[in-house]
Amino acid sequence: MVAPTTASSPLISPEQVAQFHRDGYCVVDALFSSEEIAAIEAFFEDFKTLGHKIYDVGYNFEEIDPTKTQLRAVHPHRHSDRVKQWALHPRVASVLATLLGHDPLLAQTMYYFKPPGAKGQGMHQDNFYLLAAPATCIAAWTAIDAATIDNGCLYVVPGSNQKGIHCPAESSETWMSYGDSHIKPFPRETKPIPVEVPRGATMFFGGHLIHGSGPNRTKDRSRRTFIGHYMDSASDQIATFYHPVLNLRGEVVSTIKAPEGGGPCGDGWLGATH
Ligand SMILES: O=C(O)CCC(=O)C(=O)O
Repeated sequence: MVAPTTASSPLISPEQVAQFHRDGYCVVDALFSSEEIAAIEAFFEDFKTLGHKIYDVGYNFEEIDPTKTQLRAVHPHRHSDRVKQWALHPRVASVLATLLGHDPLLAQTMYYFKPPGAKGQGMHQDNFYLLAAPATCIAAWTAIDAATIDNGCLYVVPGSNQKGIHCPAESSETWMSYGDSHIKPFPRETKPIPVEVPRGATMFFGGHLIHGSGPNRTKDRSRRTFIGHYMDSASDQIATFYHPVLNLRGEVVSTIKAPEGGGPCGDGWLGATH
């Protein structure tokens, strides 16, 4: 955890910044050292076998059927300073500050185990849930295993970041083989593409980007990922589930409010989590 910076980061190229703003995402290699990636991997492997509850989900690891439910830790940074430090890693923070134009605030961490046979994640937009405002949220998604089409990499709709939030409508429509899309009906004009990410690289994506992931169809390869979700320090609101948010020094930011009148899709969705 270090002093914030909003100077343009040397860790990301102008082309990557342009891609983020145009398409909604970009992939940056080697922000974490290989030793740090190995340490994250080891931390969560221990955490899994020590019989802990999956943080903030309430089940033991072995009680979750990954073909039906996401096998993931939610908010592990609230329980471990090491996880908090990885989520506030200075090199990740420096890229986030460049993409946002302001310092990031940490709102959520997750670790996806996604073993062979695990289901994918339905197509969604993160800010439908986070309700960060006035600026949208951003994710830093770091591959602990190389993420490929076979083991369930992310699919994204490039350019969807430039449009609004899709509000759910009554429909039984689902999209391809990704399980239930959270976005119903799924906009037919959109075309999701896979984004394969090598071990140790970090994919950044904005809160309006439509994304989801495929199932893990391999027999022997997990698709483990360490994820941080952040808000822009120029924003002053995020949904209650993501409170308290932390600044880059790991301190609670007490000025952030919860939304009062519901998000763009109305009060009925307040409190929904992805
Ligand atoms: O990693 C995945 O499969 C989904 C992650 C995701 O949707 C997210 O972090 O917003």
